[in-house]
Amino acid sequence: MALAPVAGPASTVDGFVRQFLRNLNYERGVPLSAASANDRYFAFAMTVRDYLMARWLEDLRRQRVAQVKGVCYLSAEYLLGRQLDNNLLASGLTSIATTAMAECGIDIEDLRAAEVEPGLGNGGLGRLAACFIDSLATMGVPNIGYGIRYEYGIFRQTFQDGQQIEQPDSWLTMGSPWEFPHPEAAQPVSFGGYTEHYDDEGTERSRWIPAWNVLAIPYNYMVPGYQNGRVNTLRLWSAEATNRFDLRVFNAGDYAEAVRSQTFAENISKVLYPEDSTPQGKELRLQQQYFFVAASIKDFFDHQLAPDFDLANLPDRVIFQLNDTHPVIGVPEFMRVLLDEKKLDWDEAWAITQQCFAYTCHTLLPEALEVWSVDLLGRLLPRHLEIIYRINDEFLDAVRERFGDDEMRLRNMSIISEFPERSVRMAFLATVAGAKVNGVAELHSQLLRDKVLPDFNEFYPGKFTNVTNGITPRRFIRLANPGLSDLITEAIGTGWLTDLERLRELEASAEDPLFREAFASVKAANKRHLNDVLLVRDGFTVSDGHMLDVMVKRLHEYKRQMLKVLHIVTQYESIISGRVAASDIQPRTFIFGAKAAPGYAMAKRIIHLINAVGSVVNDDPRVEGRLKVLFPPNYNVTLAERLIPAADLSEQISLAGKEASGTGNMKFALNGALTIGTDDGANVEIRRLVGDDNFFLFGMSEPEVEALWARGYKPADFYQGDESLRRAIDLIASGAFSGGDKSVFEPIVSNLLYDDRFMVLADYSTYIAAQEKVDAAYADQDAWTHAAILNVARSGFFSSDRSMRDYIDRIWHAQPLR
Ligand code: 26W
Repeated sequence: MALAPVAGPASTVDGFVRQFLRNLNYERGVPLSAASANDRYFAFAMTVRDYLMARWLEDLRRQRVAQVKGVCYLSAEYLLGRQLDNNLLASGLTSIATTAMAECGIDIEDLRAAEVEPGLGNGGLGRLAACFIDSLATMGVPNIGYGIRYEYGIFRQTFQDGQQIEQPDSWLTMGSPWEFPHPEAAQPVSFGGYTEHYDDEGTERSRWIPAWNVLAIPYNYMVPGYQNGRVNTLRLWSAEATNRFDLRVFNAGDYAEAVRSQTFAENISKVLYPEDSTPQGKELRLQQQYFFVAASIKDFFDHQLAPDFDLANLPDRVIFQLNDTHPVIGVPEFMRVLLDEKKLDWDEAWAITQQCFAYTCHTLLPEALEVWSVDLLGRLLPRHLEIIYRINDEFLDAVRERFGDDEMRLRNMSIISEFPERSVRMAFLATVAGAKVNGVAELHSQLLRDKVLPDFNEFYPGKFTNVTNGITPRRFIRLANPGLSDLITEAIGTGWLTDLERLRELEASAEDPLFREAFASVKAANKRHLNDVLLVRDGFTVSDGHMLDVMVKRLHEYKRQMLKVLHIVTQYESIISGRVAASDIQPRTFIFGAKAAPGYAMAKRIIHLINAVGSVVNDDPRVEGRLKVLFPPNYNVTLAERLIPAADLSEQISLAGKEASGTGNMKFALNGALTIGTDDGANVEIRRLVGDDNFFLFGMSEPEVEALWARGYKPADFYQGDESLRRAIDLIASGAFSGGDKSVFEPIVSNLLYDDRFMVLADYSTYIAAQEKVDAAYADQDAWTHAAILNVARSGFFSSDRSMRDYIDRIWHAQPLR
């Protein structure tokens, strides 16, 4: 039900112009004639924001009055992307605003370009959180997203001689028109110190005497629903010292000391940890995690609950969703509040806690599961460690009760692990405390049950469930691909943006040659648009007639960017060796986008190799321009929105059993790219829905991977046994891509031949065979387009709205606020 723009200052062109000029003059203090690009952007953003503000305040009031169950989403990361267009779309003001700006002689494109993308996340997990809160607002489900307002987001990536260089992401330098600080709602957060136990009229109670504390300042960001008049809140916390400045010390002349506590405190929300799979176990990271969950839980009690609320009813009032293990310290914090502050007894508090938390796991890599040493926890959060010990004792008693004194099982299930260092296994704590535990794709959830947490699955029947990831079609179809959106609306009418399964109605259009033609021209137009963007951004050109083969995701060995490199080198070697005429090669442009965690040496070396291969292949006349490798730096949400609609082929080639789900795979399918992929993560569900004929499957399945591993995997055997593989690896080893210096990429070559933990060599031959199928299929453009349309038509399932419906049905039992 599209919301007719209610009478608001900005809901007419004239009204919008008036409001815009008012914001320029009174908020920015400049006349139009003297306004900077940033002034114009801010004034424009404020005008859109003011329009949504009325709804935001109304929604907040309604949620407070309704006292219905709400979802508190706890996430250390939110990869929001640019806000301007999304807020414009949600408000339905796009055309009014565009006309209004034209009347002021302003090109809305320039306003867009002035926005700095808030990069408050690393990759999949952070972007998923952003898609989820968009869907909850669009579905009208009461929700607050809680997180951290990092002063510096994910680093900016540049390349120097093909190598990744990280630069700080000072996204707040110019300020942000989308945030609303609320220092009046600041929450004190404590650290360190010790605990005391005392008798409280016959009841043994504990209290925490912290050593120091900081202030958590909330910044609210609006999360508007799609043209439904609803606006939810994203509340991000920023750290400040309680006493920002010690005048006494200052007057004593020790200026640095006077502000030390301020700088110390600010460090907590200073920067996002750029790792997305291997926790470094740094104390500051734990401080960050406790900082935002403690502030969020306090904020919930203070602002979401009536003072006389009966805490026994908390489970009907709130569910805290834990976005991976990063916010799990929130469980003992919640217990501490219920026990030490609300004076509940243990059993009451624990019963409530177990119904108010749920845990989503986003990984399968054992090294990505966070553990915190009891030393660090005991020093930083002594009361919480006490509570974790008690939770574990009672849990192990119950396990012993059920399975008897089975030492091995008790040791395997204990939240406390003794080796290598006595530590708390956060995934185990989350599983014991959570009402539900879910994986993010069917295969992932199955592996969680069978391989990662089997003992817990046996001990807690019914606790483990699955909710396959999804993406918001508002940003990744409507905003990123307006050409396709208009084509879809032409074919099936409106409404599909909030009911994506309706895309199924497009199946009939796939049989219509005119529709196929129109679809193909939209793709071609998106490619030209990408070319324009990359030319300005990086000086790259996208050649006409080239298939765009795109691999964009974080750089990680399990995602196997190296397999893609071997394909490119195989093609190149076949040309320069004369075995294949360049003219017989299907022209392709290989586009990479990938950041590597700064401490991940092998990942950074692979980035270097990709750029090195690119510069050799792109400049080799023997290739006759049939192959091109482009690696635009600083892959982020904004670049994804340009790349994905232009892609023909989506590379989802992780080793089966390693990628929990993937969400890029869904975005490509919904934008009419065909997938070449393994049966891993959500690829399995994409292939099932789009059909085998419209998906290029290759590689071992997860059980086959396990079997090869069990048999003992010797990558060198595959090297010996496959001539074209040998030629490709030998070419890299020869120094052909490093000016003859063999040492540069030797570590990559020897890793592949003697380690190859993610079996790149084992899946090489079926991958190359599948790529040959891709070339053959692409030769028939009309058939390719037919398959691409069916991918769009059959991928409606991958809407994050559907994911939210599954969370509501299987985990949250919260309802949209009518
Ligand atoms: C440093 C610790 C750490 C460990 C894991 C930081 C971040 C993580 C994340 C869980 C990694 C991540 O982003 N996982 C991805 O989550 C997506 C959303 O569910 C999935 O689609 C991807 O498959 C998964 O890799």
